[in-house]
Amino acid sequence: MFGLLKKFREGLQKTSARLVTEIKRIVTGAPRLDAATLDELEAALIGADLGVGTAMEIVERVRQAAATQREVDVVGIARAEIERELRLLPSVATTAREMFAALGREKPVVVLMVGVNGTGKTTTTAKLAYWLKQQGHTVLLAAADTFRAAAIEQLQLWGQRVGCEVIAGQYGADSAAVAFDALQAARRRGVDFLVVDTAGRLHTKKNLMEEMKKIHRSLQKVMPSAPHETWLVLDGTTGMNALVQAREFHQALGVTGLVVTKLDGTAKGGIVVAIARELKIPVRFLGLGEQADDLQPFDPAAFAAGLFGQETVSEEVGGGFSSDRRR
Ligand SMILES: Nc1nc2c(ncn2[C@@H]2O[C@H](COP(=O)(O)OP(=O)(O)O)[C@@H](O)[C@H]2O)c(=O)[nH]1
Ligand SMILES: [Mg+2]
Repeated sequence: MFGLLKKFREGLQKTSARLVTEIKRIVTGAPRLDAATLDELEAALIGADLGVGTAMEIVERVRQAAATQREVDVVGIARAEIERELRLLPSVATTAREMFAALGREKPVVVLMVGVNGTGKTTTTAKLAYWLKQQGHTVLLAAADTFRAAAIEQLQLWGQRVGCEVIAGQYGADSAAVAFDALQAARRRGVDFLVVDTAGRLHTKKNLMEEMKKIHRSLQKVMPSAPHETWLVLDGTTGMNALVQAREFHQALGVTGLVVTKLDGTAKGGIVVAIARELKIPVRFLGLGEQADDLQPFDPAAFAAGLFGQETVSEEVGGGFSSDRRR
């Protein structure tokens, strides 16, 4: 758990630095926590892209605490509320074992990565392979983004880096055929997982969705239950735009999981909470950096701690800004 907490704390540093500084400033200036102060607090929380609903909920809890306590642990309340909300959502951390058990004994588990251009599909595909390998599984990758020559090379390079074979076709080849071949190869070899990287940009958005559906059908020809997971990769730095993309993809393809990337590059990491609340699709993994081991399974407690720069998950009773001691 400690390693995970450290990863989350480091990956969410930009968000926590701003959030904690803001909260400190707001609370320190106003020990009474009057209405104007609470408004300011709400604005700061919304500023981190936590979403209006969550921000209002936190402020309400702070208001209630302020009515009975002399010193209110604002950070502690915010963190606990975020963790509580995330736990209520279908966003439980996924271990490879769980994913595997849920899907029975038939190999491989097929994960299809979808999303618009530049969100992090290719790197996430490779990082997932790395993670699965760390968990003791065998993995094969499919380079089904045949729309750009660079995309195939990029995945092949990553494949070398994480020690995972990549099945690829020619640039411009039929992506559904590449997926088909890759799944046949995966079955022949008896690997545990096949992760399929796809294109994020085609001539039109309609083309893109059609292409994804075609890949679906082509996988099903080899294995009727595939793909077992369709994960939408969202760029965490694009804020509410990510939500719009998610609705479109979900409607067209039936997304079974989300990956939110580039959280290390934004002070608005609260977007994960807004996305999870709004879409009610499980958040599977978070992208917290550019290295192979920077893709981490989503964990509500570690995430809530990381948002506020903390590295423990133990509840601490106490007032004021005492939670700072934990750092
Ligand atoms: N800092 C950071 N960069 C990331 C993360 N995930 C992806 N990237 C970068 O985002 C860029 C686009 O990623 P790529 O996988 O090619 O996106 P794709 O077009 O969806 O396949 C690359 O430069 C990646 O290194 C992340 O979690 N953190
Ligand atoms: Mg790509």
